[in-house]
Amino acid sequence: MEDKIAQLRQMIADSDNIVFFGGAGVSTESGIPDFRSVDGLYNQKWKYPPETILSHSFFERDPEEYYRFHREKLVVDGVKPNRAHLRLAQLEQEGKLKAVITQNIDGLHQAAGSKNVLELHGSILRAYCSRCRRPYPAEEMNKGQGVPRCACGGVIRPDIVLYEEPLDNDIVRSAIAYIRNADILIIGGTSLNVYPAAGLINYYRGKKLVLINLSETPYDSYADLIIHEKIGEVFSRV
Ligand code: CNA
Repeated sequence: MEDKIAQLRQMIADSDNIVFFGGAGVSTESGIPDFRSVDGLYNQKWKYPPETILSHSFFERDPEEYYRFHREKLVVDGVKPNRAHLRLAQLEQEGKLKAVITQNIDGLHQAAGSKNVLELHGSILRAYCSRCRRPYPAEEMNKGQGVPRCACGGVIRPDIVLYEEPLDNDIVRSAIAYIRNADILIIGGTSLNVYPAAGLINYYRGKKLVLINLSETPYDSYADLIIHEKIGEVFSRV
């Protein structure tokens, strides 16, 4: 572990074109459960699996149940950025990190001070009407009761990408450009199981692919440096 941390520290010191690609594991140390860890949302008792509840067709069919899950599981009170979010923001400020590309919807990278954050799956801190697309503050959606409605009668929905929905083209294009041009690509806290997001890392052409994840991923064999440790712990030391 010591060797690997030292190696990563040196790589970061030598580069000014780092790109970070992350997922739910980046926020578990802030107290937000991920999907696939043993205590993640997939292993908790719920009427339907998260992938079903968080799908476009389910939202249309049963917004009531969607919002029960949303408020109980996606919205976690009082969360703060952890050492991974904070160090990444600092690396951006130092001119070393070009972009954070995240699958997370919790807004914690921005809360830590990161400016260039590409949210592949949107954010629960934004809401809009699914009928007329008028934007709404996220407060009622995240903290209220029942199904929030727009003045036009439409259902207010979170500005997140539900399963069955496409990613935003501009964000994907931008993410690909950053990954393709990156000197170092650090991937962290993601099972790399959710597509098309996970597939974006295939655009990396360099020879400094770093993978920081508690469990193994399908991409472990492609990494030049693998650290199976807590990501907050790792970033506090580099
Ligand atoms: P995932 O499939 O749940 O995988 C998370 C990965 O992180 C697992 O492989 C864990 O082993 C690993 N992990 C957990 N904690 C740590 C840690 N402290 N340090 C290092 N590794 C850790 O999540 P993905 O992001 O890969 O899946 C994509 C989904 C999950 C996206 O659509 C997200 O929107 C969605 N999600 C987001 C949040 C959030 O915004 N915080 C929370 C839960 C799910």
